[in-house]
Amino acid sequence: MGGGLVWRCGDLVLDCAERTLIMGILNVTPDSFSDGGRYFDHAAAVEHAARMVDEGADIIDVGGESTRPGSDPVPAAEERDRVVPVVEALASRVSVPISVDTRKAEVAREALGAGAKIVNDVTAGADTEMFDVVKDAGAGLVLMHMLGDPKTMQEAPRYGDVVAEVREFLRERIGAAEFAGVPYEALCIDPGIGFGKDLVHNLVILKRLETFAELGRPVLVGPSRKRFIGAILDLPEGERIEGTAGAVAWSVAHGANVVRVHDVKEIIRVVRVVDAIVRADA
Ligand code: HH2
Repeated sequence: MGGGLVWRCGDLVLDCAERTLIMGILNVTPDSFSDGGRYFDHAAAVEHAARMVDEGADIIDVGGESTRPGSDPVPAAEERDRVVPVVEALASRVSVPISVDTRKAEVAREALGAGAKIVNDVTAGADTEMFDVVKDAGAGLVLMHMLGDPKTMQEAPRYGDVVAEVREFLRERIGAAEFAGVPYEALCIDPGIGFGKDLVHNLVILKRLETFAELGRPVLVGPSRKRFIGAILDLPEGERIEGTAGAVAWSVAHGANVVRVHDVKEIIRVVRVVDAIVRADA
């Protein structure tokens, strides 16, 4: 599956064909939907990231702005003060690449300067300087689809054909990033589960996940503990791990190359089993 697929992130070449990569979530925020406030303290954040690496995370994704539905934007200076010291501390502590989950070019630039190798941009380069920042640093870039912005995106998301529209958006953003000088091999794409999508939109995207792999770039999915799982199971964030495992198993069997999760220890066990099945050859 995905033979030879690589993701270039600075001096690193991540092999997306051999096995699914696990991106561990580190939210250095007071208000993230499932773990807000837990790792707001920098020392606690660094410890948690080190634990996820011990558990097998391939990438640590550091975020300083919650993008949960209804959330307000965080000023750049505040986001930078949350994220940059943690990236800096982690860069010398852990051996895996660090990504910075930000939509601000200014925050991305400083995080890359502090040792991050990837920018995870939930707006796929809406900040006009983002592509230049990524290009200049030679970093990797996640291009994610979102309809609208976090404040209002869940009010009444509408699509004609959600899969076709998200795919077309990602195809266009791959072209825009390349046009701005970001190499094709530095790009990773993400349909953006929960970002301006209702329950059915999320389910149909997952059902037809293989469509996104046709764009030729590694596919990242982030279903971890999200609202669509709560809607199906009628369970709060803290009880969505098995539902997350179900969504992750499906995704890995249908072309996901990177999964962004909170519960690294548990989810990696799911992923390794599905990886073995997907790659079995009689
Ligand atoms: N989901 C969240 C944040 N960043 N990035 C990508 N590429 N894909 C995702 O699905 C994604 C993302 C939201 O989850 P979380 O970080 O747990 O919560 P919050 O935004 O409240 O901090």
